[in-house]
Amino acid sequence: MPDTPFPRAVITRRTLLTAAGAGAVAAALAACTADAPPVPTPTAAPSPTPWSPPSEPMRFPTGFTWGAATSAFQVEGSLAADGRTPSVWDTFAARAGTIRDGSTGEPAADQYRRYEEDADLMASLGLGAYRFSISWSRVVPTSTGTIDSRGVDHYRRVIDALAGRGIRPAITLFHWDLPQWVQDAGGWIRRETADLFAEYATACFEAFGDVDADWMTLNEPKTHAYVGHWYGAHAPGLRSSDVAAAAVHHQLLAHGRAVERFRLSGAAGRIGIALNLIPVYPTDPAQPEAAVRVDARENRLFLDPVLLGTYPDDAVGGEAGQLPADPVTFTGLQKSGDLETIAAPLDFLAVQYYGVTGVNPGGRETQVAPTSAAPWQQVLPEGLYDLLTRLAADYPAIPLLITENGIPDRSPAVTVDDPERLEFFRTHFQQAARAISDGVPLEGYYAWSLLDNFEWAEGYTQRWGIVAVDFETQERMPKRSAGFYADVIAANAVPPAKHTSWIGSINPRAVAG
Ligand code: IFM
Repeated sequence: MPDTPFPRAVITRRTLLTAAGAGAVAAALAACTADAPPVPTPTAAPSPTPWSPPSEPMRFPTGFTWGAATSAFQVEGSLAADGRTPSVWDTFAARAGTIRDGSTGEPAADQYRRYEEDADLMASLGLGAYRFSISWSRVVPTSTGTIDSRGVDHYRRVIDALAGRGIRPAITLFHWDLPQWVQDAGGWIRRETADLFAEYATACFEAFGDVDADWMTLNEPKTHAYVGHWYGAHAPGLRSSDVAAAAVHHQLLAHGRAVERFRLSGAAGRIGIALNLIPVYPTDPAQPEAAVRVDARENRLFLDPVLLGTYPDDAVGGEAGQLPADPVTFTGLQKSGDLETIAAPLDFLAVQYYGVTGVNPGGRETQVAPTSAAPWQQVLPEGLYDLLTRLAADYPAIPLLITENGIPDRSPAVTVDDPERLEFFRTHFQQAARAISDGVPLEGYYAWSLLDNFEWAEGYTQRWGIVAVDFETQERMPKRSAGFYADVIAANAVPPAKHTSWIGSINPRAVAG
């Protein structure tokens, strides 16, 4: 693997070993802070080493998986159907002022009822895989722990609909919609929630263990912990960095317990975890210390325990860039054997990549790349290459899947004209192909999202789908980016440059041949 040339100052394990101050953990704590999510301020961009895509299409390996992703609460609707009980997101969305447009998870994209139509849509795009999540509240609706066969039967029908069209399922067990009954018992602040999750996961493995699927235990435990338990901008709307730290550890413990149950169950398929990861660039490479700590908080706090069986010692504490929880309390949550459980061997790592961040010497997040319509998203395709090569170097020997990547439309209005997304995909596919050609074991890519859907605190004001949804009529309309994606899938290759004339005109055999 060659040294990653771009961006020169990105944080890697090598940076960590050399950075002055890395490894220091403040004894002081900043418990129970209620901060707003960081809003980057513009600064000079990192200076990239130029990389020019080749003038020929870049091909992907035979067997590369092309898919699209959604999650239960964001697309299903039918929130009261078949015995489902509320999740923390039902409760949170019902509170005034939590969701930008005052909306709820009803009707979302009505996929609970329209999964057959959506499977047809996937087949028409040539998707080889569909990533969806199971709603815990449908499978285990109450604190009695009884499995509701109506929930199980629904997901069996979804899996059958996919199988009938040759589409492989990628199943997430937990995508933030914790049952309210679990939250009422304490949620992720409680260690016992890991046991409840293991029971729920076991029920799913028993019900669908015959299915050749890629299972993901958790979706983005970082966002659920930080935005839901520290910033309070997501469900369950808590505002405590110590609670967020507990949510980190107990989610990871739940992950490990579920992986152990998966192995015991003998279920077919593979299992991993979906982590949202972000390259961190110090704006002053001569002073990288705060950026090293942000890298610990954003990336290594999740990667290291899961893949190496250790927590980094610079992620939690009172120094700039750290999760400002009490490190002593955080360490106290960790019982003997927890890290062995959390590091239970995985079959793949699911990587969710949306962009990059800069960090100044004071630890403030800064803007180093253009933002999308989501102000938190700094778009830099080369960051994907940088992330993938860093993962392959620092956490070798684990296959990688990109299980989310995408941008929202510029406007909340329904549109199928999305040139920005099309260009986003083209440039990110190129960086994925570049990483593969440099030896990264990347096996698949899932676009976020198949459908416009309920974008959490943004409600229906941000449309992330490659297929537009009219939420009044539930009509599905593939966007231009979906056509582009279908052509890439058919060719198993990404075209070299501006592509508008390429769309729909590619001869797959000519490119692949
Ligand atoms: O919509 C979300 C998804 O649920 C988790 N990852 C990020 C996406 C875009 O914000």
